[in-house]
Amino acid sequence: RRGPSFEATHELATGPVASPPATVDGFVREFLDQLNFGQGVKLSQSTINDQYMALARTVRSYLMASWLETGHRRRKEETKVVGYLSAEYLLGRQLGNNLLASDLQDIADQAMERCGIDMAAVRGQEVEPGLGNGGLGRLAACFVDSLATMDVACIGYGIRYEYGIFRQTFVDHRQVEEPDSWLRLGSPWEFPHPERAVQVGFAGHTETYADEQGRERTRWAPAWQVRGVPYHYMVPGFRNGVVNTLRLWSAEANQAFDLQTFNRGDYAQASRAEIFAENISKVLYPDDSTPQGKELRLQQQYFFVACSLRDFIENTLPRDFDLHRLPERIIFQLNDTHPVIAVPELMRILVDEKGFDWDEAWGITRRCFAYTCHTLLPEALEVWPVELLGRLLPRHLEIIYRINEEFLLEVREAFPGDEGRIRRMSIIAEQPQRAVRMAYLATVAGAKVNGVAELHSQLLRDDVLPDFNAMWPDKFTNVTNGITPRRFLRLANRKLSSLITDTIGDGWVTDLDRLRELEPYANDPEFRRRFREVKAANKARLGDLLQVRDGVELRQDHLLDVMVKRLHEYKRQTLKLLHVVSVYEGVLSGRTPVEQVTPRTVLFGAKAAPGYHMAKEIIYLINAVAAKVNTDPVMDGRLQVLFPANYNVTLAEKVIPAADLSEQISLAGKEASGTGNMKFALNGALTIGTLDGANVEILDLVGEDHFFLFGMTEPEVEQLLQRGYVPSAYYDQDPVLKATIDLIGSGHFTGGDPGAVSAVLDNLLNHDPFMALAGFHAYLGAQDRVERAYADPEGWSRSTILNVARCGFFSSDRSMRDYLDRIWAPGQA
Ligand code: BZD
Repeated sequence: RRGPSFEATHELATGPVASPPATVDGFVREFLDQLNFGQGVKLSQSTINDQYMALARTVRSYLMASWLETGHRRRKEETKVVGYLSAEYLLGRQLGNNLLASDLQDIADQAMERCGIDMAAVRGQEVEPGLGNGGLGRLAACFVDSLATMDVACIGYGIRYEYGIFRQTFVDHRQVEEPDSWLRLGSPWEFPHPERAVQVGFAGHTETYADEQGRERTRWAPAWQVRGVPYHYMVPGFRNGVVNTLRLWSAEANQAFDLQTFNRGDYAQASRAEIFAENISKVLYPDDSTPQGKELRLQQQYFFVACSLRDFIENTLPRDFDLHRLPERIIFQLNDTHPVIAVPELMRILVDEKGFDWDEAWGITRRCFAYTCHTLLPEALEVWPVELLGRLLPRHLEIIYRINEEFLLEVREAFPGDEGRIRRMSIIAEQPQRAVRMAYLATVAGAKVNGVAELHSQLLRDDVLPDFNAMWPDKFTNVTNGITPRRFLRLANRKLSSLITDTIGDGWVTDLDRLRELEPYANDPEFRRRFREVKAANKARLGDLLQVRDGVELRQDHLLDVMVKRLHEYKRQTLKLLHVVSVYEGVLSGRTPVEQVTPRTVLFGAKAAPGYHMAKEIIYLINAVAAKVNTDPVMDGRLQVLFPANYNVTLAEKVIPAADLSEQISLAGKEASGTGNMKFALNGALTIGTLDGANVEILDLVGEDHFFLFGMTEPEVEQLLQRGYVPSAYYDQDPVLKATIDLIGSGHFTGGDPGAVSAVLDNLLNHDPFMALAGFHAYLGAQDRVERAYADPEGWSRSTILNVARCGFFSSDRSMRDYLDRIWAPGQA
C-alpha cells in the first residue's frame, strides 16, 4: 500500500516513508483500508468505535513519516535532549489535536461526510487518557506540545496507568468514584514495544566485593524483577513536520524470573511476584497535592525513572557513548519530586554498574537534573520514611546517605559552627520519623530549581528553601507556567480563532505575542459585536452539551461564572459558595429585590481526592445548595448553580470558551501558579481573583481596569496569622456573613438537617485555615463590581478583548523558551 516497510527505519537514509496523499480521496482510501484491514469490518457493518479506531489510525499514518523522520534526525544530530520526567500527563483527547497538528481537519470532515459518517459522534467516541490529577499533569502535556512545535528534542517519560483519574459521579449529592477504564475499547494512539522492555529491580540487599583491580565495590541484589514495557505516543508539533515521542511505561510480570521461582517449587512466591509487578502501573494515585507516603507510590516512582534512565542510557545514546559526557546529551527535568529517586538511580548506574568514582559520578549527576517545584503547602512536600525506602531500595538509601553526608560537609564549610542550619538542611529529617526529604534531595542534586510563577518562586526562596537559597542563590530561578494555544484556543475555540485569524492573520498560533495586534480592535464596535457573537455561540454549544451530558439547562441569558479546578480548601470553593448563598439569602430575607439580582449561572467542576473528607463534604454542600437555589421560585430563575460531574480536559475545552467570569480566588500565597486562570483569560473571560500565583502576572499584563482584584496580599495574610486569626469574629461582625452562614446552618439546604453541614461550618467558624471568612466582604465587593461592569456590554467586551490581546505571554511556547534560556541550555540561545 505504501513505499518502504515501517519496521526498517534505517531505510530512511535511502528513501522517505510515504504518507497517503493529503486529499479527500486519499484520506477516504486510507480510512477504508484501516477499517477493512485494521478493524476487519466493512463500512456498512462498522460501529462508531470501528470508525473511530480507523479514523485515528488514518491520522496516525499521516503523521508516521514525520515521526520516523524526526527520530532519525534526532539520532543523527547528537543534540542535547530534554528528558521530561513526570508521573502524570493529562493529555486530553488526541484525535482533534492530531488532526489540527497535521492540518487534516477539513479533509477529514469532508472524507467522513463522503462516507456518511457522523464526525461529531466519532470524535465523541474517544475516551481521554486521564493520566494525571490536575494542573501538574496538564502542564506536562502542554510542555511536550510546545517542545514539538518548537522542534526541541524531547522525550516525555511517564507511566501508562491502566486506570487514570477516577470517573466522578454524584449519588445523593455525594461524590462516588468509579474506575476509569480508558483502555477498555483499546487505544489507537499507543505503540507497544515489548522488544524494548527493560528490567527493574526492587528490595533485596546490597553487598560489597573486590573488583579485578582490587577496588571495593558495591552491588545490589534485588529480590524482585519487574519488566517495564514502553508504549510510545506521538507528540506532533503544529504543522511543522516534527513528531516527538512520549514514552510511557507499563509494568509486567517477569515470566522468566517468576518461572525459575516457580520451578524451584515456591509457587506462592511466583504468583506474588506477578501480582507485585502488575499492580505497579495499575492505577494513578488520585491525591493531588497531598502525598500519602504509600509504598506502591514509591514503587511507581522508582519503576518509571529506572525504566527511563535505562532506556536513555542503553537504547537512546549511541552504543559506545562516553558517559563522562552525559550532561552534554541529556537534561532530566524533574516534574515535582515524584521522579527524584532518579538521582540516586543515576548515581547507582554510574558507580555500581559503570565503575565511576563517586566524585566523578556526582559531578555528572549534578549537571543532568533540574527540579521544578509546584507547591507551597508544607504538607505537600514529599518525604519517604527511611524504613520504607531502605526496604524497597536498599542501595538507593545508602547512596542518599552518602550524598547527604557530603552535602552537609559542604554546608559546614560554608557556615562553620552553625549546627542549627545543618539540622535544618539535612536531606534526612529526624522528626517525627526518620525520612528522606525529596525536595531537599532534588535541590541538592539539581543544577537549577524553579518555581512556576514569579510570586511562587520568590516564596520558594524565602519560605520553603531559604537555607538553600542562602547557599546557592544562583540555583534558583522562575519559569512562569503556560498553556498551549493549540489545544486551548485554536482547537477548543474555533470560532474565536477564526475571528482572530480573520483580523490579524494566523501567526498567533505559534507566536502568541502577536495577539497584541488585537488591542486596537477593542475600540471597534463591529469587532466587539463579533466577539460577543462568538461568546454566545460557545455558550450555546456548552448548553447543548450539558443538556445531553447532564440533563441540565444552561440559561443563555445569564452571566456564566465558572470555578473549575480540583476541590481543595486552599482554592476556596467555599468562598464562592458563600457568595452564592448570600445572593439567595438576600432575596429570601427581602434584603434584595429579586429584580435587582444579575441573572447568573455559577458553574462548578471539581474532583476531590477520595480520602479528603472535608473536600467531599464541600462537594455535598455545593450540590445541596444547587438543588435548592435552582428550584426555589423566589429566585425567579435568576440564580442557577450547575455542577456537572467528572470535570476533565474534554469538558474544560467546552466550558472555558463559554465562560464570562473566571474564579481564581485562592488565599494569597497558596496557589503556586494556576493555569486555568490563563486559559480563561485567553478565551475572553474576565478574572475575579486574588494576588496569588500567576494571577499577579495576569493582572500586571491586562491592567487593573480589566481584572476584578480583591483580598489580602501574601504579607497581609502572614500578618493576620501572626496577630491571631479568629474566623468567628468576622461572623459576629458582618451581618450578611452571619445571615449567610446561619441559613446554611439552619438545614435549609439539607432537608432541615443542620447536622449534614456541620463539618464544613465548624471548620469555617473555628479553624478556617484559608481565611474564607476574612475574604468574604471584599469578595462580595468585587462581585458587585463585576455586575456593574457586566451591565455595560460594550465596556465588558472591550475588557475581554484586551484580556485576549494581552495574554500572549502565557503561551507554553514562552515557558519552554524560558526553560531553554534559564535551565536547559543557558548561554546557547
Ligand atoms: O501544579 C499544581 C499547582 O497547584 C498549580 O498551582 C500549578 O499551576 C500546577 C502546575 O504547575 N499542582 C498540582 O497539580 N499537583 C498535583 O497534581 C499533584 C499530584 C500528585 C501529587 C502531588 C501533587
